[in-house]
Amino acid sequence: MHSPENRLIEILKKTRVDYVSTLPCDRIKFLLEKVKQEFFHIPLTREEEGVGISAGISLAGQRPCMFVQSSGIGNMINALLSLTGFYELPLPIFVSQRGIYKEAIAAQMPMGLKLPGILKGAGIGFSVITRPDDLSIVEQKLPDIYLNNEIHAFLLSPAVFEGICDTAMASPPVCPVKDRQKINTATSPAPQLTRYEILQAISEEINSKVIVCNLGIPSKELFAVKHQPSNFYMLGSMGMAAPIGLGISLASEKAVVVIDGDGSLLMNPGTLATAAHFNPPNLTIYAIDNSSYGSTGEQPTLTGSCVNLALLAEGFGVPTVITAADKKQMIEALKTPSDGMKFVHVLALPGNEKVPNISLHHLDNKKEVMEYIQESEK
Ligand SMILES: Cc1ncc(C[n+]2csc(CCOP(=O)(O)OP(=O)(O)O)c2C)c(N)n1
Repeated sequence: MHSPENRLIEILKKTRVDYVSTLPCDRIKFLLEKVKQEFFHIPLTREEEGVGISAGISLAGQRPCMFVQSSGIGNMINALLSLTGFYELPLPIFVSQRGIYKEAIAAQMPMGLKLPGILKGAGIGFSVITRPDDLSIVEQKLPDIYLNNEIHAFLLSPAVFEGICDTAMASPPVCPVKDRQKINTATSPAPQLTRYEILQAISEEINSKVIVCNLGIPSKELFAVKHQPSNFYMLGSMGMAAPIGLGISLASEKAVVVIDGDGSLLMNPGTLATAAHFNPPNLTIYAIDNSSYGSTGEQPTLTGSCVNLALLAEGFGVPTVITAADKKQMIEALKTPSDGMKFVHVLALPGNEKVPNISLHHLDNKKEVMEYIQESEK
């Protein structure tokens, strides 16, 4: 029997799609692994750049398409309208629509549920794909998108890929950490600990500090390892951990530690420049770099192939940049005094700990954190 993943790949091939740009979602991780094997694959750092790359591919006379999460459409809208639409270029977008089916993450609801309205408002056509049989809609529509230079979103419900028929894809891909050594041998030692082990190692050191924690499994792991009223858990808005931390550090005197991830930093690296410009002494960006999108199935990020985050921070002008690969260095890095902000490049092994969901309502979390920051300011 054909899995829905294979069926969709077949349709793309039949329509002579050449280039596929992706930014992962957990619900389509098996599909993405296949896409990567079958097409010229462009792993994105931010959904918006995929719109530009796809425009370039179309200008060169080839056929692009994109795979993103519903949240990613929010990062794409301006470029879709003022580039793709304005120049009448074709772009099929396969969207893993979150918030509509067996959703465990409440932060996925606002964007996922409002997506059809947002697309309607933007004048972007879309088709709703709720069952494997609906993939015939893709088969019918896809050739017209290229023929008529349309933007069209296929909203894929997680229900489409619920039953995995293809046993070869039954376990998610594992990020090849050793690839990191190819590019960063001279500057980066080998990682030793997973994100969870790192959080355990620094749990004393982050005591009573304001912690802004990266979305997804990092926040769940921090909640399990050490919940305190000064922890702000991000549940959505990928790429916003460092900006949130910067905002708190500018508006208060509390020590702020942003526990960030490589994928999230790469989505919004410009914040390092803004942070370096203000250089707040109470800000530490603690970037746990596991060379992967850990929360969505360990898809490799570009820190495993070409990017060194420590050099990136230096290049943006961050005055104190520390690389930490072992437990002692990871703890020391938080203790090191500094006149300005610090960026700690924490080298980690991929892997997630099985931890429960955060049993704290996000508005209670906000209240606790606000009280903590403002109380201590008095
Ligand atoms: C705009 C947007 N695109 C994609 C996602 C899906 N997503 C959630 S967490 C995540 C991976 C984050 O990776 P990283 O910051 O490296 O942290 P890690 O989980 O590896 O510790 C992705 C891609 C999202 N939530 N928002």
